[in-house]
Amino acid sequence: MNRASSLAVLITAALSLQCGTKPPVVVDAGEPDAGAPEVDAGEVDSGVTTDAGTADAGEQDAGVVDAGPVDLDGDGLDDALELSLAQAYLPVLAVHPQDGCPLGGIVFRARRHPLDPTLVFIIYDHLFQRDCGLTSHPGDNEVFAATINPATPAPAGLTALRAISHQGTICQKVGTCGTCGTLSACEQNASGRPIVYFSKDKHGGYTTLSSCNTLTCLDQCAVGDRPGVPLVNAGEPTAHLTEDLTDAGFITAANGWTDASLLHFNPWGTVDFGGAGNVAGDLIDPAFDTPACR
Ligand SMILES: [Ca+2]
Ligand SMILES: [Ca+2]
Ligand SMILES: [Ca+2]
Repeated sequence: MNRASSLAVLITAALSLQCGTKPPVVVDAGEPDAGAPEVDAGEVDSGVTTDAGTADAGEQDAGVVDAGPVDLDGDGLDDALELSLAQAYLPVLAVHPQDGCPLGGIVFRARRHPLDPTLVFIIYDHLFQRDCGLTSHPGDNEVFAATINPATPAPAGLTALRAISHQGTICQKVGTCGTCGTLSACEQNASGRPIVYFSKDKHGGYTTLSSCNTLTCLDQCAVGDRPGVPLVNAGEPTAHLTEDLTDAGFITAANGWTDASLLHFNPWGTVDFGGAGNVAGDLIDPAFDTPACR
């Protein structure tokens, strides 16, 4: 039984005693256990304490802090759970150590996997301030996606990963790795975290080092890591959690962003990200649908 339920029982008991009756027997059906975050098909099951009081201080009184799940994007998953899964299972972002324009962060969309509601499907859109390779341009959107099995702790619970470099061009390469079917295992760092490589200056995404370093499209990848990038939950196409990545604390001067044309960018808008592609399109792009590996 979680804290909210315990409080509910106490409050129910207190109210009953006040009225001079015996407290009713409270049967706790379908309560989540306190273990690793679980996703359950029937209900929002966070396994993670959500403090709605921080979102609205007015709702937080002295006695009740935990207001239960908050699902403002209406996908049946607690929004705080979406963020904690996206953070916990985030692959290593292997930006090239000599990349000339590495500044970036991620806007993501997380929801139940369409093929298996006990899994979570996350589209990560890695947004850079610049693409500084050949045909450089302000803004850069490079997408990868993951299937997560929340019943298995990170990083092993990241069960499938896809990246597509130079999507829609002659240089396009689709890389998918994972634990099911004929997929190759994802490349990992020493801690077992799967790796997504971003090519030097262009930021084309790859799941293997060898598929990047072929010389044919001039991409160069190397082992690297870019920890601590901002991570913002976009919400769903029908219920946005943010429409301004500056107000969301991502594309800000404090984070090093200097290109004024990218400030206050709306990830759900029709405007492209600088000279790059459309982020709203990325967040619904079926090309990134990863298989339902467990
Ligand atoms: Ca949600
Ligand atoms: Ca969502
Ligand atoms: Ca690029």
